[in-house]
Amino acid sequence: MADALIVIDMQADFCPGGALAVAGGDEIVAPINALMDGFDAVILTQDWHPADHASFADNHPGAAPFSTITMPYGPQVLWPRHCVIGSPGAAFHADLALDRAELVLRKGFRAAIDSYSAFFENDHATPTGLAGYLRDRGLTRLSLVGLAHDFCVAWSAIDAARLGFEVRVIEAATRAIDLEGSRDRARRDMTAAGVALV
Ligand code: VGL
Ligand code: ZN
Repeated sequence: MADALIVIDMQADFCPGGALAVAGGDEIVAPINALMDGFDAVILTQDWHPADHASFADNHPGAAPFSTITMPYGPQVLWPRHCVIGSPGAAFHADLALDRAELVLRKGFRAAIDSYSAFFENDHATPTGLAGYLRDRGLTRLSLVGLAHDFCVAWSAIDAARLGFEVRVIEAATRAIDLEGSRDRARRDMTAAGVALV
């Protein structure tokens, strides 16, 4: 049994000045860097969308950013265009320590479906492959940090707990978007799924 630190989407577009900035997102870079040494493995995820991605409001004429539509796989929030493949906004925050990262998992690269979770796309069925990677390496205890607490961190943590991993979210090293109470809802849902909030 070994411990992995999973750093979710610490990218320029989710930090102040970025296209989908999370308040205080840059404040958690140094704490995350400091955590890395305490883990057997460090894994980074990277939101990575093609220009025609279905989660971008501007790909739906007349739709407002932060509104919700129904996709074939369920409800989908429409976001400002962010983390476009290869763009500066998709890069990791310039101060994030990358040397310890043994895997960079990209997600959300299929135009027709979003992927908040690092484990499954938003249909809750298409795997990213991360579960197999972690199991093959014996990384059974997972600590999650990064952005955003109430979307990609929460969805990843809940999926990981359902898959049988021992999961905690280090809340001081996260920040939330907090769309219509999503932060409190995410905390309740994580707790109900057996995720420890520390
Ligand atoms: C995220 C919205 C859209 C996240 C990614 O990393 O939480 N949120 N894409
Ligand atoms: Zn995204």
